[in-house]
Amino acid sequence: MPLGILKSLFSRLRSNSLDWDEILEILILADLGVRFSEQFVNKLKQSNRCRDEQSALQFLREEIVSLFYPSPPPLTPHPDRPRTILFVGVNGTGKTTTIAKLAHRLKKAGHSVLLAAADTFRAAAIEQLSLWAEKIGVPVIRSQYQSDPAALCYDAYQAARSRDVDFLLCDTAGRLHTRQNLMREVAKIARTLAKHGPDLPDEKWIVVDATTGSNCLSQAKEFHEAVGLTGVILTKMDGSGKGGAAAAIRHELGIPTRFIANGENLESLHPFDPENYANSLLELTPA
Ligand SMILES: Nc1nc2c(ncn2[C@@H]2O[C@H](COP(=O)(O)OP(=O)(O)O)[C@@H](O)[C@H]2O)c(=O)[nH]1
Ligand SMILES: [Mg+2]
Repeated sequence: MPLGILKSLFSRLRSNSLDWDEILEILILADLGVRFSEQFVNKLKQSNRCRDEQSALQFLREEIVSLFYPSPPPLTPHPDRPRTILFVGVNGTGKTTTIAKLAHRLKKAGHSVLLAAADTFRAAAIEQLSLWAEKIGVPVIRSQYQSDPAALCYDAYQAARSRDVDFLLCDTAGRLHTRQNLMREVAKIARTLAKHGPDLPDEKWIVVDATTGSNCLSQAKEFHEAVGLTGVILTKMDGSGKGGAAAAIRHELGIPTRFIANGENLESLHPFDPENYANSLLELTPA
């Protein structure tokens, strides 16, 4: 649902025909989440920002942008050991592709990277990551199809440490026989990495597909319970979704969005920028 429709709704602000329920519905349909949407509508009702369309839209823009501050610190190498990022998320959201894009980005910035192919549930997933690794020119730790992904990540960390690499990026499966098994498995991978040190893995990022709307929030809740997420990557922003769910996830779970992806090629991963995000969500041109 394009939020651009809000403009025409807000344009009725001067008349007395404003339908608050309609506004609420549009915000929810834009995947901003029920809680954020209700809170915003209540604030708008009580504010003097509902005088006219421009001021109401700006108010919404400010509320969305301010959600994302303070921003997390930029991604830098750890001073003493490999910075380790565990990627989780359901099947098909773009985990493997995102890892390739991030590895490419980090390598271009002069960092060394090691990949761990811990989606051992599908033979094709190991192959897919290995092909990307070859293309980018970074090493990958892999093992047999259906081997233990936690053990693989444990070994990959040891390898990363002995090779003194800056970043270890761990891919994981997005589908197992049951969802409960999947949650148990990602939790076990995180616990196993923590045997190398209590702060490991440094980051646990969920990859969500912007075209799947409010499912992103429910997926984030489920994985957050399992591993305690520290970041979100919003993919497929080149598709029909505008990614309102990033705001809902931040509002309800406090998790920041770290990167957005808008294509299938290696260059299509960009650091998340709250201002650009809000402008594109609201179809506003930059101030
Ligand atoms: N259009 C578009 N496609 C993407 C994006 N990110 C990933 N994909 C595609 O989505 C599909 C699933 O990606 P994959 O990385 O295998 O997902 P995974 O199952 O989470 O590892 C692949 O065809 C990717 O090329 C994106 O930002 N935009
Ligand atoms: Mg994958």
